[in-house]
This record gives sequence, structure tokens and C-alpha cells, in this order.
Amino acid sequence: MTIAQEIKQEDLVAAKAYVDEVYELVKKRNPGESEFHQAVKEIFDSLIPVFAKHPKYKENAILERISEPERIITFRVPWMDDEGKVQVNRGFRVQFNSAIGPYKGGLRFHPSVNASIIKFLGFEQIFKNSLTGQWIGGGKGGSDFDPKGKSDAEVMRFTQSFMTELNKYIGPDEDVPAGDIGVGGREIGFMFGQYKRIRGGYPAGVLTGKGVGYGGSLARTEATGYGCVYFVNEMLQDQGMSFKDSTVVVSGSGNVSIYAIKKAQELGAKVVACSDSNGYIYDKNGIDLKTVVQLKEVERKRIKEYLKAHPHAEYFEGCEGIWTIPCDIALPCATQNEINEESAKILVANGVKAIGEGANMPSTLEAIEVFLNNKVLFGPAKAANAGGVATSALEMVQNSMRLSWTFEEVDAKLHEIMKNIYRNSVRAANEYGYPGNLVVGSNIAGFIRVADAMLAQGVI
Ligand code: NDP
Ligand code: 2IT
Repeated sequence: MTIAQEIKQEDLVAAKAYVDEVYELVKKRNPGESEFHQAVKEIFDSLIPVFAKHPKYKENAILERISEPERIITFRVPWMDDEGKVQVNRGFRVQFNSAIGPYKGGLRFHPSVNASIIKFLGFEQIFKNSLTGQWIGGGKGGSDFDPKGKSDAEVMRFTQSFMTELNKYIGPDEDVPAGDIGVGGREIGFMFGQYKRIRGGYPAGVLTGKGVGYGGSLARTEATGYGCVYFVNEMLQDQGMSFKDSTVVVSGSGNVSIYAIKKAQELGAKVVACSDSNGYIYDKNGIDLKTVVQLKEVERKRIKEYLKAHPHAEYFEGCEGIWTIPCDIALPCATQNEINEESAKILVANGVKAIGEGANMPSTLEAIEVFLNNKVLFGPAKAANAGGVATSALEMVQNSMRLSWTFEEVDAKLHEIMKNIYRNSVRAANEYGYPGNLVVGSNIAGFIRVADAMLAQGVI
């Protein structure tokens, strides 16, 4: 008998009422934070059968506790631009949950950053990090600083000011930030330098995503994109499909997108489109990744310029249109809520077979419904993009051991972790009565590990 068969209908009804009640509490306590509400709603709804089966979680107020961050830090970040003008940004770090390890999660620098966005990301990170099977808690941070158009000197002055405050709250055993949107190798390098200068010694494990020349892990740069493709590949193989000869659309053209494109191409797919926040390119011959890397990682230019090197390609303004391109596999790798219900319906009408969420929460709740109702294979963000943070945890391990693994060793570990996340999510979905629903499966598998650790550690 599966767990689902053991659950009584009246317990499900009671669990739903309880979960709804706590969700209302979260909304009341965090007014106006729509992204945070959305992330909480998705998790809470998935957990109804867990609460119906295990009264211990309700009795110990796990839901009320897990949705309230252990600590939120906000701070002023003053810095001087190249014209000598003083600028002020806001810095954030949400230390959400440390039941299974030090807080771990990226830093996002983007003008849209606010408390709601950092809280949604931090909340998701708890369950994602748990799914990796490693010893990392959930956290997230960032700033409303916009790196676009800033000189290297401005980025350095900003990140040094940011770290001058943030350093008080982080450390290799306390809280270990990494990159996210707008934070890559350059920013991590400046932040590590400033942390080391303030705190002394060589605390390599305080940040991940470091350069491989000073304590970084091989394959961390590739890990999120590669991991996402490994995860989707598991979903496809289970149904007798593969990337080979498939048509793929990838949104974004940043860190996650670039390495998702690379691995998909290696597996024999034709990637026909990618984008940035201004628009998207369509190349019917398949994207030339070298040009994208040169434009986005080296020259920091707009994706539109791809056409200079490839005049046969097409450019379209705006982001949503990318989902109207017919494809077998769609990998949203840019940002939250980039696929709405309408885009999801168009993808389905055009015959999409699988979605792999490289970005965090790229599909709205309504879009997810459309995919699940139409039997599209759906790899949710917490599972599909966990390869980045998993490899960050491997970087922490290497820093603690003062050694470095080869690219192949790290990549093999990443691959195994993604397969495990897939298997554990499938198993949880089956056990709790939602076969094939990896949203429910990954949320449940991620939740139980953290909830049991919280139970063991008492009311804290
Ligand atoms: P990057 O900054 O490297 O790239 C972000 C890409 O998304 C850029 O192409 C950017 O375009 C585009 N983008 C950003 N904001 C928007 C927006 N509001 N609308 C449309 N496009 C946008 O970030 P990453 O590749 O690191 O992150 C991408 C996603 O993956 C995020 O959701 C992040 O949280 C998630 N993620 C990242 C991980 C990592 O290891 N880096 C791990 C797990 C998840 P433009 O150049 O115009 O800004
Ligand atoms: O969303 C994420 O998982 C990340 N941005 C990576 C976090 C990390 O600590 O590597």
C-alpha cells in the first residue's frame, strides 16, 4: 500500500484547511510581497498530503516556522560612481533556514530586487538545497544595484561597500553566498577580496563560484546549466525520448542559459533561440554559442548584436515572444514569471514535450497547471536548477579539504546528484499519490528532510 492509499479523506480536508490558514497568515504578515506569496503557495499546496499523513509536523508548527525567516538583514550600500557622485543602494541577506547546514544561496544584483524577491528565492532555496542531499541550509541576498552599463571600477567600489556590511553576517560555517543574476566571477572575486581584507586569513569557503585560480571549483560555472540538462535528460529517457535531434528554445543568455545551450548541443539538440531582457534571437540553423559567449560574457553587449555575425538570424523585441517558437524542449533560464498561462498554452499547442526550469520560478502557477494538465514533462526549478548550488557545496567540501577535484570528477558527482534528485522526486510523487508530478514530488522530498531536522532540534 502506498502512503497515499493510507491517507483518509477527512484528514486531507483538515490538512488543506490548516495549510490554507497558515498561507493566509503568511500573506497577512508579508503584505504586498507577491513573489514570496507565490513561492509559498506552490510549496504549501504540495504538502497537503504530508500534513494529512503526519500530524507531528502540524503539532510542532513546522509550517509556521519554515515560512518565517530565521533572520532578515537589510542595509545601506553607499558608493561613488565614476563621475564622483554618491550613489545609494539597498543590500539584503535573508537567512531563511539553517536546520540542515549553514545558510547557502546566491546574491542577485538587479534593479528589481526587493524584499519579496529575496524572500521567494530564499524560501525556495531551503527545499532545493535539501533535495541535493548535502548539508546546506537556505539563504539568499542581493541588491537593487544595476550592474548594466557600469565600469569595472564602479562594480568594484559597489561590491566592496556591499561586503563591508555583509561580512558581519557570513562565514564558511555560518552563511555562504554565491552568484545569481548580475553576480558572476567578477563580482565574487571583488567580494572575496574585500571579505579577506576585513576578516584576515584565507577563509576560502565563505563564498562559492570563486575563480579556479584562488579556491573555486572546476565545473561550478557550468553546473546549473549542465545540471538542468542532465535533469531533463532523465525525464526524457524515462519516456523513451532524448535531446538528440530535438529542437530546443532557451531563454536568457547568462550563466545558466549558456551552459544549458552547450550541454543540450553536446547531446545532439538544435538550440534555435535565446534572449536577453530586451529581446530574443531566432537562428534556424542553430545558435552559434561562441558568438553568444563573446557578446554576453566578454563584451557585455546586447543579444541583438548576434545578427552582426549571423545576418541570416532574426531578432525580435520583447521577451515573451520567444515562447511562440515551436520546440520540443523549452528551458526557461532567465528570470521569475517569464512563462505565463498564455505562453504555456502556446508552447503546448506547438507540441512542446518537456520543460526544464533553469531559472527560479520562471513559470507562473497558472502556467504550471497548463503543463501538468497537458502531460508535458515538467522539471520544476527547485529540482532542475539545483546543480548550481550542489556544485557550490562541492566547492565548500574541496575548500575544507584544501584540495581540488578534476573537472571530470566534479561533473560526474553533479550528474549523479541530478539523477538522485530526479529519482527522489519521482518516488515522493508516486508515494503521495501524484505520479508524474515532479512539482509535488520535489517539494515533498525537499520538505521532509528539513522538517525532520527541525523536529529533532526542538522549538527554535
Ligand atoms: P545572469 O545574470 O548570468 O543572466 C541572466 C539572464 O537573464 C540574462 O540574459 C538577462 O538579460 C536575463 N534577464 C534577467 N532579468 C531579466 C528580466 N527581468 N527579464 C528578462 N530577462 C532577464 O544570471 P544567471 O544565468 O545566473 O541566472 C538566471 C536564472 O537562473 C535566475 O532565475 C537565477 O535565479 C537562476 N539560477 C541561477 C543559478 C546560478 O548558479 N547562477 C543557480 C540556480 C538558478 P540581460 O543581459 O538583459 O540582463
Ligand atoms: O538559485 C541558486 O540556486 C543559485 N543562485 C546558486 C546558489 C549557490 O549558492 O550556488
